[in-house]
Amino acid sequence: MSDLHPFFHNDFEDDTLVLNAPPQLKKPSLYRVILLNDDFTPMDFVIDILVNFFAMSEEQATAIMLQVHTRGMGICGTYSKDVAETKVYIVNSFAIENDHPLKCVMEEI
Ligand code: TYC
Repeated sequence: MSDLHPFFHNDFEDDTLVLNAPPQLKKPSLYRVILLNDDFTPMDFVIDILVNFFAMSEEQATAIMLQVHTRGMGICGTYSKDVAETKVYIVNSFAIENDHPLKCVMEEI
């Protein structure tokens, strides 16, 4: 029989059952979702994105938007890879649909 068991394999030369090394499991990485500044996207549009896609209060959203506006970028949140990818995709799609140059990116932590 072939060696399909996760914990053991056969050594046919010695006719022994050998314990496999334990699988090296790694915690999945987290990703920051980041908004980038530009000179054209209206401030209210950015605030709406932060409220609707990142579940922020108006106050939080205004603070992050102003941070992006003054410092060039700001963190919207930290997520697993697929959630971060989805957030980036919906923000960039929504910006394109509304003809704004707003860009959202993600970085591994
Ligand atoms: N700088 C933009 C303006 O003056 C506002 C802005 C904020 C744009 C945040 C993008 O991610 C952004 N209208």
